[in-house]
Amino acid sequence: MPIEHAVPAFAIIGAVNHGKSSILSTLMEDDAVAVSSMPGVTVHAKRFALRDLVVFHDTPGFQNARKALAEINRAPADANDPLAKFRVFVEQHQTDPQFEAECRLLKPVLAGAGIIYVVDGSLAPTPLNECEMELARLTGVTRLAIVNRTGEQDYIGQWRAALNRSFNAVREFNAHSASFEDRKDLLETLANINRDWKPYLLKAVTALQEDRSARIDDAAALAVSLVCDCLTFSARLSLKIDSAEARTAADLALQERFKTQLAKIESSAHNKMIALFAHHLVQSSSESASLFKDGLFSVETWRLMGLNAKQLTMTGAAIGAVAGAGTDALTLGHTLLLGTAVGAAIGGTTAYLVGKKQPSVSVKTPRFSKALQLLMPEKLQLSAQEMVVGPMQANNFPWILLDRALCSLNYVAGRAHGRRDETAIQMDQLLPSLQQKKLSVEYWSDEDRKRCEKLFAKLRLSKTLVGNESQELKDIIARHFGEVVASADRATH
Ligand SMILES: Nc1nc2c(ncn2[C@@H]2O[C@H](COP(=O)(O)OP(=O)(O)O)[C@@H](O)[C@H]2O)c(=O)[nH]1
Ligand SMILES: [Mg+2]
Repeated sequence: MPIEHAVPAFAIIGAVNHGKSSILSTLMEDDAVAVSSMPGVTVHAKRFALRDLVVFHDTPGFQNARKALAEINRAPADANDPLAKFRVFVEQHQTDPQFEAECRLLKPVLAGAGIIYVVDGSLAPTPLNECEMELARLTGVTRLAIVNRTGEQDYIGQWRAALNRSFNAVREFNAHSASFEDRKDLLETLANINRDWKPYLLKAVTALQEDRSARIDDAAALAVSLVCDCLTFSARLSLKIDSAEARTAADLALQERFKTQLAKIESSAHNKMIALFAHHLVQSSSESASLFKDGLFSVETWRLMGLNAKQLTMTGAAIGAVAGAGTDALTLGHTLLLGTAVGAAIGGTTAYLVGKKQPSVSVKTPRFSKALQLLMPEKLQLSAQEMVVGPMQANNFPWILLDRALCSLNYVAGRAHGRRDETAIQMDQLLPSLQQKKLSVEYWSDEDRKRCEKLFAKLRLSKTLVGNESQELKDIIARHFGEVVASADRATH
């Protein structure tokens, strides 16, 4: 029997360009593993550890498998140690340029590692692949085969027949679409083919699960901060206004600044969430998008996201008494809407506050009353112009923020780290699948919605939540985030 590591280790081997590095990248949630369509990018074996529970060595693959097999078959056999032939081979060919890759990939195996043999299921098995499989079989170490399909063609049946003869287990695992559950399954498969390594690998599965839960919790905390920051944010400007045109220009500039800064707060929160899931090639769309095209303040966003019109009307009624600046309009809206067809009745200011349209934000100059200003010397009158926009009163605003956070979360939780395309998350496009799975905010229970509304109203009124209030909001959000992540984790793409 080979001497095996106390901690399980595996060499990832296979033909060049069959997706070895991509598989490892997805398995380890590390999108920085060198992956390339140019053969031979992984030149040296690289070591990746999952805590101190399992180690993977990414290797360059095979270079000259047929000749290596012939050499190894020629080496003297040791009935008690199948690796003896391989040891002789590596000793003889350490500096031989024609077997450089074979010596590299065998090094961890001779030190006790098992083998994960990766094949591209969109290519038919070749005689050269037969040599690779035979080499793996001859080592006698724990060995798993992974079929990864990089293209449309499907030769999985042929591969399975060949692989079943030489490996302890064969699994399909797609480097570009494997979900969290697929990753766990793979570790469980490894656990089941080597009894000595089982405790480590099962602990690794538990560690993955714990890590997942911690991330959901952290993401919920980010969402609470996002909502708190956005619902209390206002933009201010003090300047000397000496004409009506200047006033109009300043108004517009301040409104624009208000929205831009809210979008920045949102994109910063989303980027933190993306980082939480260790994606370095993904960014929040609000960072790159035009504010009004597909960002936080697009017409579509306000039409499609957040609560539906009926829920918003109920919300307006429920919180009318405590909604601060919006109180009059909200209460009025509620009264008008009682017993009326909701969609038809929504209009004007009420629609903006209660309904699914984006309100125009108005600029106020709250520092001094008009009467007081007239009593002041002219110089002071001019300097007294402080303009304020916000906070955003629309009832749907926090719900839109939450729906968009759910979209980003769903994307990052479901994206395999083996992918190498850079992307900006398009939240509007992700919403339909979330709605289809009944995971968007519209489907939250009445109880959750009412509890959130109370907390949002409190936040708007007193500009802050105390400890147990923000904990309550976090718990509700974390529960829904957990459902979204669980659905992404189960998904087979
Ligand atoms: N479409 C698709 N492409 C893949 C997949 N796995 C790997 N690739 C691509 O295949 C190429 C080789 O992948 P790489 O992991 O570097 O292969 P290695 O040489 O065996 O390590 C890269 O361009 C990858 O992006 C997959 O599951 N789907
Ligand atoms: Mg590679």
